[in-house]
Amino acid sequence: MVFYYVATMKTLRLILGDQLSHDISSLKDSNKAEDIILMCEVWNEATYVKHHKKKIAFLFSAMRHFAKELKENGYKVLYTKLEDEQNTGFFKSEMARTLKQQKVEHIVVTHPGEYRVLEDIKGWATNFKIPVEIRTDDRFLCSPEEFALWAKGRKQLRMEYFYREMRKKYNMLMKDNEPMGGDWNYDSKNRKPPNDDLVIPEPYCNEIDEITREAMSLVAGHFPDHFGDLEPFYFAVTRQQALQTLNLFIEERLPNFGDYQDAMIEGEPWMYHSHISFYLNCGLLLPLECVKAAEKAYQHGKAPLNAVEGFIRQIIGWREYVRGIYWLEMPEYAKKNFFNAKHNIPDFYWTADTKMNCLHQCVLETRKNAYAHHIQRLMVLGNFSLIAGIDPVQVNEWFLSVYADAYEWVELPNVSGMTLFADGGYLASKPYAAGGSYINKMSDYCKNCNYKVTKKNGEDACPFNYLYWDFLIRNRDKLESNHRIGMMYKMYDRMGDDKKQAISNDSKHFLTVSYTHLRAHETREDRGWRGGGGKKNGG
Ligand code: FAD
Ligand code: DLZ
Ligand code: SF4
Repeated sequence: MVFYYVATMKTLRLILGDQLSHDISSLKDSNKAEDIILMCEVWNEATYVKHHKKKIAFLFSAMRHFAKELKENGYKVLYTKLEDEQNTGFFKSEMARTLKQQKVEHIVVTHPGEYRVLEDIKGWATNFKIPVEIRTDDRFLCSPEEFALWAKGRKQLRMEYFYREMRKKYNMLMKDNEPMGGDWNYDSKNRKPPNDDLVIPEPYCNEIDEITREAMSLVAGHFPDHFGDLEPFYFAVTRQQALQTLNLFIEERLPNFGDYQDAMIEGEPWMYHSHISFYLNCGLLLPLECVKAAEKAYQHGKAPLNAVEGFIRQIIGWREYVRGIYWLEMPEYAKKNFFNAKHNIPDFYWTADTKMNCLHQCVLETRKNAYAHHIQRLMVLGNFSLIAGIDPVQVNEWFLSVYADAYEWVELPNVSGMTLFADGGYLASKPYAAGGSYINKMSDYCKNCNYKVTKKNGEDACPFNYLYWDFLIRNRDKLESNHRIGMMYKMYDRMGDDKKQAISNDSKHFLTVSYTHLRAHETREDRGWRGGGGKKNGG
């Protein structure tokens, strides 16, 4: 049957928790007098991985503020709160409940951010016998179709080439068709180690209003066993507040963003980063407005090129690139395990109870803030997962639950592709494996550590040092031909037998005896999670 869209028909417009943008495609052509907007807090979304308490409170508060703004703008909004008696706990069953109560002829939704949700929604037209229109999410700067065209025929994808196309497409930092300053990428200028003289501005801190207070008490009551501290709560929860965060970043942090992008200092979780990923990923900020604000700061001489280019690259480059890969490669991408890594994730990823100070600090900050900056995620938490050989399913579940900016489209490629090299080098050209000296160079963590970063072997040697070599040796057949890492095997071959034996013994000891604080972690598969509709599974 051919379905003809009639502009006046009553439409149900579903807005998901990460679609809090007033210009979202699902709201375009709305008829405010007729249409119904549906938003719902559902148990399944909060628990399919056990999200950080702060993340749930943030999102529920932002959703409630957004619904309020929609109502003030004249929309008819149906909003299901988590505690509502009739709440059925899933998107699909909430949709079914709404359709029983409301006579609508058409469902409109913007393309969701996660594959499992898309698959669910794709079934609704048949389930509910009603046309379902899934619209492109035009907040992103590159559609999945455009990315697929770019990727077509390439054996390996490289962010750098994709990024150059995006720079040209959006005319960002370009002059006469050439990159501003002559180079496309100033990454080599963005690796200054931290020093004692750095003055790091205070981070944005929002006052808690009644809506946020309610969301926080709901989380405290319903999710006490989830990881993370609920308080103090300081996130922005409206677009106006998110814009303030962006402006503060542009004025106070951007000038140093480039130089100290990779630096880590104990007790300084925020550094010169922007802390806007929470807002970008749920729609309170839009990528183009963020990069334009940074470009303007450069044009007005308020921030140097290495900082502005670096920031713009993260957003129009990395962010769009990982999303492109996600939609191109799902669902197979979630199963990738190139190194066949099988270790359980250690308990200290949840408790912070480890003698390794770098990991201790990064987990503590994650627990407190639902945030860690990129190098903490990549070179401390991620690097350890890689060289200790932790199962990618468990690592992904951890990263997806603990960060307030984590949605699978962005988390999975960063973890499985960039960090664990679980895709065998499709996203990144080499694994980001490193010994302790990298962490020592870029941070002050080693000063307060129980281990000695300069020691390569023995009981008090930094575990990163021997695990790094052990990782290379365990995976020699898979990595030796990699031109960016192959030379390390020549170094290993030149080592004496005693040294090689020490690496092997220390690693074995660490990964068995010292690693006994492992627990058999229950994964979402173990809990019988299947996604899709069904009945409420708790509360
Ligand atoms: P800044 O350093 O200030 O960067 C500016 C913006 O650029 C960020 O807000 C973000 O939108 C974008 N960006 C930067 N790097 C990346 C990247 N690699 N991929 C996508 N966008 C990027 N980012 C998420 O948004 N959600 C995640 O779940 C997530 N998981 C990650 C897991 C691992 C193991 C790693 C290594 C990286 C992950 N990232 C993730 C990317 C990056 O670490 C965060 O985007 C960044 O730390 C957010 O902090 P910020 O806003 O202060 O970023
Ligand atoms: C992350 C999240 C959480 C915790 N809760 C909800 C919710 O109750 N309702 C909702 O619409 N969205 C929530 N989200 C965000 C969704 O998980 C996200 O919209 C989907 O994963 C699609 O990207
Ligand atoms: Fe981390 Fe090793 Fe430094 Fe300790 S010595 S902080 S374990 S890198």
